[in-house]
Amino acid sequence: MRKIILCFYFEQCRRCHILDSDEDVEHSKESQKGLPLSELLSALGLRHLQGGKLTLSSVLEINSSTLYDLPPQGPKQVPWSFLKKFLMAHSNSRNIQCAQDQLLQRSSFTEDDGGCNLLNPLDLITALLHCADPFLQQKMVSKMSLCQFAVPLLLPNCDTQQSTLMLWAMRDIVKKYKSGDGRFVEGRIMEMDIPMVSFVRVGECSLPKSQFLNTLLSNHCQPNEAFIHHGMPCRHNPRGISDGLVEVSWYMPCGNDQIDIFKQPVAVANLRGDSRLFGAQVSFLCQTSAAVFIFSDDLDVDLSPFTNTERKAELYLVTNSKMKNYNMEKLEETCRKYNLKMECVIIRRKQNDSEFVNVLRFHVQSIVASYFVKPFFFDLADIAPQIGVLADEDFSECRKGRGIVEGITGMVKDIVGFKEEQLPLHGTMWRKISQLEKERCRMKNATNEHCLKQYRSSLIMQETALRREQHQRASSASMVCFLFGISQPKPERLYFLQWLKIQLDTLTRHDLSILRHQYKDCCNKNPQNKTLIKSLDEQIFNCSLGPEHFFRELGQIYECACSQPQDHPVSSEVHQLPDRCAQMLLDGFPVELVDGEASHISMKWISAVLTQLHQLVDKKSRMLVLTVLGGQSTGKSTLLNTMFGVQFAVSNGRCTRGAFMLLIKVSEDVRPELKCDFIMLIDTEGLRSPELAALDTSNEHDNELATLAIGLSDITIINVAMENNQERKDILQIAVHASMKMREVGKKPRCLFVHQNASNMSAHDKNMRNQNTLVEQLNAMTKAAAQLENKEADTKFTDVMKCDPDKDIYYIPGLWHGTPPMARVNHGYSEAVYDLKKSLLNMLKSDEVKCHDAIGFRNWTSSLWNAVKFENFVLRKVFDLREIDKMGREVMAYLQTCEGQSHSVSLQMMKGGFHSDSDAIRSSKQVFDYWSDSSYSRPGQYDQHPHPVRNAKSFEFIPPFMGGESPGPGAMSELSLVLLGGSATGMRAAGNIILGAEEFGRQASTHTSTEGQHSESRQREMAGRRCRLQTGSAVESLRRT
Ligand SMILES: Nc1nc2c(ncn2[C@@H]2O[C@H](COP(=O)(O)OP(=O)(O)OP(=O)(O)O)[C@@H](O)[C@H]2O)c(=O)[nH]1
Ligand SMILES: [Mg+2]
Repeated sequence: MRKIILCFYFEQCRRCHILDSDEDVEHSKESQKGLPLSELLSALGLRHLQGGKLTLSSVLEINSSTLYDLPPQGPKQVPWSFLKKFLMAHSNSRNIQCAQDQLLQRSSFTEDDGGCNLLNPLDLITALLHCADPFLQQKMVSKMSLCQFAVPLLLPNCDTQQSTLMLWAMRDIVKKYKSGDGRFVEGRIMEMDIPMVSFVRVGECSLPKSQFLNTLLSNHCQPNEAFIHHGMPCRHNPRGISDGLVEVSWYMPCGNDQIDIFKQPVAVANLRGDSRLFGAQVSFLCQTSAAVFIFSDDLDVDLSPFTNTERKAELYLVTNSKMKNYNMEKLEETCRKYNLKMECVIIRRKQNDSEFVNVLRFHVQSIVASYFVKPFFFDLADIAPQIGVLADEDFSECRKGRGIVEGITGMVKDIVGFKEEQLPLHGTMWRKISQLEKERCRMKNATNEHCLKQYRSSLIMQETALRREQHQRASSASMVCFLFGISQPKPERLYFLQWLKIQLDTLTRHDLSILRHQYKDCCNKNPQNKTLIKSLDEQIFNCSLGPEHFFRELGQIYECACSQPQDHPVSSEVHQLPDRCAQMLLDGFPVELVDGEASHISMKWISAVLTQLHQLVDKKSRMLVLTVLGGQSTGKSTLLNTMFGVQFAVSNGRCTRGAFMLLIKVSEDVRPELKCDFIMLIDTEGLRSPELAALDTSNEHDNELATLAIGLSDITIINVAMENNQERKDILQIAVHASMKMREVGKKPRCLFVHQNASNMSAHDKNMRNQNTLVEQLNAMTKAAAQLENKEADTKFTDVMKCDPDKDIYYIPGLWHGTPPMARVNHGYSEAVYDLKKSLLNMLKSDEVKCHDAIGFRNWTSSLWNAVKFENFVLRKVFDLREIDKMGREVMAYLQTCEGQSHSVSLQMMKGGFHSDSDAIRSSKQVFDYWSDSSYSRPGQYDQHPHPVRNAKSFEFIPPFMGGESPGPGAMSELSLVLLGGSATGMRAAGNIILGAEEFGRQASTHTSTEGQHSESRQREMAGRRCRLQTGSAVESLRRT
């Protein structure tokens, strides 16, 4: 039964509540006797969660409210609907008007105030912060910062009158800025020394303080809405529990004089309510701020709480001359009494709002510019207890977690050295082992001289020796600390891991900035010192350290222990390692699935972790797998984080390496519908990364990763940035090939395409065109790939992947609204991501998706990884097409440069089939060697040539044969192209691409016509020349030419 009860009057606020049942009515009556915070929590159905019982993992769970987008059915649902939006970094989340209005419309609400007297958003945020556990608080505060909302610095408890300093909650906020001298700074806000100016009210004040602060932080093109103020929806509802709250917001300059309103970063704190009631807050602000601006209409104001405290802050009095009782003499008297300088009195006279804010801004700017003693956040923790304020980090669990981490970080002198010394197993040794393991499967480097059996045993022996060496070096001092940390009971363990992430991140940032500085210095002052530049480059590449490295080391400890001979029993401690890692997965931490550095899966380790996971959840481990794949820094991790509120690592550059898995619980109520107990998210490394492009194995790395990602998932989100067409083609090509390979095992992957950075408004027509282009590109790639793979029945991309072009292509606007670093998350981005999430969950509900439990997933991962290792699935020709395409263009460009001459060009396809066609590889290598050694590489000949010799990975563009003759007048010059290679190198497909027509036909396979002696030749007119193209095995072609 729904009843409407006007239930309580707070000291300052009167509010209406709609209660759901008789039980609630009883509870409410009881709570009326109580205190304001408890009463509000009861009314919102949060009372049982007070004191940090609302956990992050429970909020991230997929439940019926995630699955069905229903508006809140009662006041008890308002907090959940708010949290859902809030954790998606929805800039509109503080607008709780709509939710409340909907409630009022449905109820027979007859209040004479027209239903305006509802919940104030600041009260809702305060109430939720009182219920959230420290990890949820941290998450909420980070999301606030992403939306450029002010975050709580001091959280009041109006029942106990005890304020809490929210240091831990702010630990995860990362900000960046560029100072006027062009210095770029990025770091955790808690570690930056930014001067703070505070704004408080004493008694009545006719000037809208919070609104002025927003204007103070806004520039003409970027309005700031950091502080909730009277002009916003719902803000006119009186506050019940949030008076005494101190919020803080930061201004970060971008280094552009035209945009920046302050030249250096500034923190602006705002005390809510009448400061006369909040002595502790006033003392705190006076001791930590550079200046305190006191807003008051009362000229007789009592400023003793500000002047009697130990203070660093300069005091400013801000008043309004339009008030009736304004009297200059009184003002002067007050100044004398409290020793206030007259230049520190700011009077609003006839200025309009913006002129007045300019005056405030001028004062803030001059304070900040001349302020040298900047408060550190570390100082805040010291000041807080002296004035009776609790610090949220001042708890034994948090201190213990931090203590263990400091034991580890104390050992870090420099990151690269630390990794070599303290985490040696997963560095060079593991990379060598993984290469040996792959070579054992692929036998790529086996030559005719090798007896295969002996070659294989020699590889095994090397592997065993390395494992032995690993085993001897296992367990360094830092790993002992790490193991101790992750073996702690849950709260300490979570604190430990979070501290570890935070502190290692700080160290990495510090070392990286030094290395980058050295690199820049060396490039400017000593550019000829290539060795130093290369070494610095490598150090920058290796300079990353996070919890994942420790987990990787753990995996190696386990793997090397398991690979010891039977008479070396594995210790019980090692047996427990998978359990620790499985526990982390259940706690919602990302765990590395594919090691991005070695491009390898530690399969024994992952198998043991998944097996343990299955045990830990009583075999209720059915999971649906959702993966994101796409180019580097295209916002893949951000997309997953926004969609599910999780915390995959996000930053510029090569941030995610390899692939990480993370579990999200599905709540009991929707398990029957989703038919799973968990959703597993897999975040992958960006494809086509510039950092790896120089390596020979970069294509292989990308292909393997894509194959695994697509093969393991029930749904793959293919993230395509709008800007770069070539990159987009590459990504699509990789995805198409990987999907095609899956058909060999009877799997047709389900894929969704997400276009990021799609413009907000122009949308429909433009997107339609994009969609058509995308479909055409995908179809063309499928055809070409089918030719290469001899699967010519596949002609449309929908033959190889499940995807409905009308429904499964999504457009998501850019993430940021405005100019960074002051940009906030774009409202349209969160909305579009939310729609995508709903569609994904609907798809997951559909019957087509059949999920594995952890054991099934383990087995499938193991067989897929085996197939990848043996290259059964490796898409070794993926980039051939791209390079052929490039080659075609180069050939055309070349044609333009050597007018009137006949030439012969040879395209050497270097990568042939592996086991089946080693003769062809060898023969083509011989031809290449022959060319390189003999006439074609004679000094001077290349030099004279206009076209550069390229060192392509799959092809060599060997410069034209010498002695090109000029054809007679009127005769058409001829270009002779010879395409060399072994079987399955896609020569005929290449021929078609170069000639721009299907001259070599599509029906006959590469194996039947170009292999061996059957060469083919086609002619076509191109760029005003006759182009003759021949294919054939290398030796054969050489003989002919
Ligand atoms: N301008 C803009 N920036 C974005 C967008 N999405 C993410 N970013 C930013 O781009 C950077 C990289 O984002 P990530 O989510 O780490 O990208 P990623 O694709 O996971 O990167 P890798 O894992 O390194 O491949 C971050 O600084 C994001 O804030 C977007 O839509 N527009
Ligand atoms: Mg990423």
